Amino acid sequence: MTPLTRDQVRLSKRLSLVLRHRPEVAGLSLDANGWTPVATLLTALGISRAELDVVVAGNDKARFAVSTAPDGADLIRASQGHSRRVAVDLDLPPVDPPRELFHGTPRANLASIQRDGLRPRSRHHVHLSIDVPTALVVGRRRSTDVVVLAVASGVMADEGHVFHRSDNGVWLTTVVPSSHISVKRTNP
Ligand code: HQG
Repeated sequence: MTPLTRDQVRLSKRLSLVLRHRPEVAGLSLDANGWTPVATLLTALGISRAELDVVVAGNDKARFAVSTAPDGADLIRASQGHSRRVAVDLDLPPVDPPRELFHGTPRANLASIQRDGLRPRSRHHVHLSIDVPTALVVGRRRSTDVVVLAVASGVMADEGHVFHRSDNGVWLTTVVPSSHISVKRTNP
C-alpha cells in the first residue's frame, strides 16, 4: 500500500476528529451507531469522494468503515476510538478473546495502572492489542519509554468480562482490573 501524503494524513486526522471526538466542529451529527452520510461529510469537509476514498482505503489501521444504507446512501463511521462525550454504541457482538491480549503504555503510567487497573479514560473502552508489536506501536504514540502489559483476557472472560473486536481488529473491554495485568516487556 502506498503511504499517504502529508495532506492525506492531515485529512485522516480530521476524519478521526469529527467521526470520533467532535462531530460538531464540522456541523455533523452521528447516529446511535456512529454512522454519518458520506455525502454530508464531503460537503462539511469540502472534499471529493475520490479524496475520501484514498484516505479510507490507504489508512494504515483501517480506522474508517463505509457501508451502504438500505436506501442506497453510503454511510461512514470510525471503527473504534470514540470519545466518551460522543454517545455512540458501535453495537459490536461480544467475542471470546484469546487467552492473552496486550496493552502498550508509557512507563510513567505503570504505577497508577498497577494500582487502579486499566481505565477507558476519555474513551468508551480500554483498547487492547492482539500482539506485542502492535502494543508497542500504540505505546510509542506517547513516549519512547514504553511498557507492554499482558492482560489475562481468557480468565477475565471466564469471570464474565465482555470483550468486543472492532472492525479493524482492536480488542475492546470496559475495564481491566490490576489483578489481571502483568508486565510483559519493558524498555524495548
Ligand atoms: C492510560 C490508537 C494511568 C493508557 C491506538 C493510555 C488504540 C492509565 C492512556 C487507541 C490508566 C489512554 C487507543 C490508569 C489507562 N492510570 N494511565 N489507571 N488506565 N491509562 O489514547 O490505548 O491511532 O485513550 O495506558 O491504536 O493509548 O487513534 O488509549 O496510555 O487503538 O486509531 O491512559 O488509539 O488508535 O490513552 O489508544 P488512549 P490507547 P488510533
